[in-house]
Formats: sequence, structure tokens, C-alpha cells
Amino acid sequence: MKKTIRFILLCCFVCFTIFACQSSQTANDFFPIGVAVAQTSNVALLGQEQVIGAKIAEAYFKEQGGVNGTPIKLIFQDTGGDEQGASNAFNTLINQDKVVGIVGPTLSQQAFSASPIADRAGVPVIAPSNTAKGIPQIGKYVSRVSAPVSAVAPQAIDVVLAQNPAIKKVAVFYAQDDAFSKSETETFQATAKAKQLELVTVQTFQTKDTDFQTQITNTLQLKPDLIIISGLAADGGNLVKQLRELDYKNPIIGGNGLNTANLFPVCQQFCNGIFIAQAYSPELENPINQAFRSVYEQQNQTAPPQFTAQAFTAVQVMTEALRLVENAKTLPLEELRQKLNSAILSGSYDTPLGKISFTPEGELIQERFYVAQIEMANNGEKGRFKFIKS
Ligand code: 1QQ
Repeated sequence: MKKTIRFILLCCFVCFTIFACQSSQTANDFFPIGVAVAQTSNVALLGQEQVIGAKIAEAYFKEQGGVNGTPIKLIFQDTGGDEQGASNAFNTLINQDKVVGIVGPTLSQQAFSASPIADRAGVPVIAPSNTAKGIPQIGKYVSRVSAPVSAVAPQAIDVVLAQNPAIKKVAVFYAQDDAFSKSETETFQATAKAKQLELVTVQTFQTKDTDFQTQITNTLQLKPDLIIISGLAADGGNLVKQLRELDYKNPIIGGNGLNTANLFPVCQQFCNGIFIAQAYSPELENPINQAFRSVYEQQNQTAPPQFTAQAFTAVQVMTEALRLVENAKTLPLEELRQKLNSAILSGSYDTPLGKISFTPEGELIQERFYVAQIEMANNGEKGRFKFIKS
């Protein structure tokens, strides 16, 4: 009999322990924020920089007391480089991980498939790097901290023309299977025409292409004074390399997809001189940028890149908006997601990108943009982004 009672008591203890452990996994002890970016595939050249920025933000805000004493916890789901991967990651974060909101995906091409899923489920999405036209218009739960191509890309043309007033003929290349590249080339082409430049050719390629000889041969016959490329890092880097190998000597502007040091191993010494407009400058003097920059520099011995700063900013906005939601800890998840979205859109934030806020539609309002030029060491191994317009 005694044995039976002891057994029952033991069972109760085990059950209670299991129950206690399980309930401590709920959102009461932390706020789960999903991060759905490309950790694998060709797009990981861009996505890796985002993971670093999100993780720095997670540690930084933990130290700052999280959300009124409750930490945020990032839950990463790899999207790979395509639409299906992004949609799967979003579904897992929403239904299985029960996140309060999502930072992601990496590409606009992925966002047009995945972000409507979150929008329909009433889950706030902050796009850390989707710059194509139409992203905030996906739905009322979608906003972005990545300024649109229309605000950023023209700055590179301005700087190049100021340095080279004799430029007349422009050739444009873009990846026709990528929504961002299509959107960015529209901006580049419209800006070039508005500046009275002659658009001598528009060449297309695919983001998985590695050989650009045909397009380059067709283009160089037309003797352009400037070439502008809208693609991603691997394709864009190879295109630059092949242009220089085939003796193209005039300036090159790269779009946002080339905006990473992960381009350097692809085009090596041929990356030298590429102009790229920037939505972030490491030099910005505000306390949060200085804090972010110093952690990044300790870890990486170089200044932080734009995609890292934007990912940090997306996690920051999510965290600071959570602080504004009354009784966030006890609200049912659905209601929390809804109130979080309203808080995101109505807040204003001091971030590594400077002071930012949003239009009611979720479009970013940001004050300053910059232009940098890539400077490679002679051996082509090391390079840096040198800021020329700040
Ligand atoms: C987009 C982009 C990419 C270059 C981000 C990595 O701007 O897809 O919108």
C-alpha cells in the first residue's frame, strides 16, 4: 500500500515537473520574433549579413531589459533563395513557432509570395531588405525598413554624373527573373532618361547565370560611357568581372543586390571602382549606431554593412513597438499581433539608419542616403566600401 502511495506521489511530481517546464516555454517568458532570411543558396551571400545584424540586436535588447523586463527571442527559419522556401519558413513561424511578428524575407521576389501569407494570418512583417516597388502595398501587416529603390538608386547616378560630366551613353543590365532587379532597373532607366542620357541598350540575364559573353559583346559594340547593373551578388559579380576582362573601362554602377562584401571574392580586383548607393552609413553619429557599430567591429574587424544594419533595425522596431503594446505579456496571441502591427506603424525610432518612421501604409520614412565606391587591394583579396557621398 505504502509503495502504491509513493508511486502515485512520484507520478504526480513527474507530471507537475513536465507541465511546469512546458508552460515556461510559452510567450509569457519571452516574445518570439521570427527571422526568415536566406541562410543557404546563392542568396545567402546577402542573407548571412542579415543573420549577424538580427543576432546583435537580440543581444543588445536583452541587455536593455527587453520588452519591459521580458526578453525577445529570435526564431530563425531558413528561406533558401526561392519563393517556396520563403513561404514554408513563414508558415512554420506563424503556425508552429507562434511568433508575434516576422523579420524577412531577404528578396522582394520572395516577399511577393510569402508576405501575403503573414498578412492573411494577421502577423506583422517587417521587411529588412525588400526594396522593390509595391512591398508595403502587399497588405496592412507588411512594412519595411529598407528604403525603396526609387529613393536610393538615383543617388548613384547623381554622384557618377557629378564626377564624369561627359557621360552620354548608358547601357543597362538586369536580372529578368527577379522582382527587385526589374523594379530597380525601371528606376535607373527613368533617372538616366530624366538626366538626358542616351539609353543605348537594355540587356537581360537570369540570377543563376554565370556567363554573360553574348550580352557584353552586344553592349560593348555600342561604346557606352556608363554601365548600370541590377542583379544579385553572384550574377552581378560575375558580370562585372567579365565586363572588365573584355576590356570595358568606363564607370559601373551596381544596384542593391551587389551591396555586400561577399561580392569581393566573386569579382576580386575587378570589383574596384563600382559605385553603389547606400541606405546606411557606419559614420552616422547617434548612440544606437555607435553601439551597433562597436559590437559589429569587435566581432568582424570591419565596419558594418547595410544589410546587417537594416536587419538590426527591423528587430529594433519590432522590440520597441512591443514595448508600446499595453499588457503585451497577457494578451491572446492574435490580439497581440494586431496591436503590435498598429504600434509598429505609429512609432518613430532612433536607429542605426537614423530617425525613421512609417506611412500608414507601411512605407519607410528615412532622412538620409549615401553613395559608396568599392576599393579593392591590388591583390584583389580584400576590399572596402569607401563612402563618397555622406
Ligand atoms: C530586394 C533587394 C535585394 C537586393 C535584397 C537582398 O533589395 O530583393 O528587394
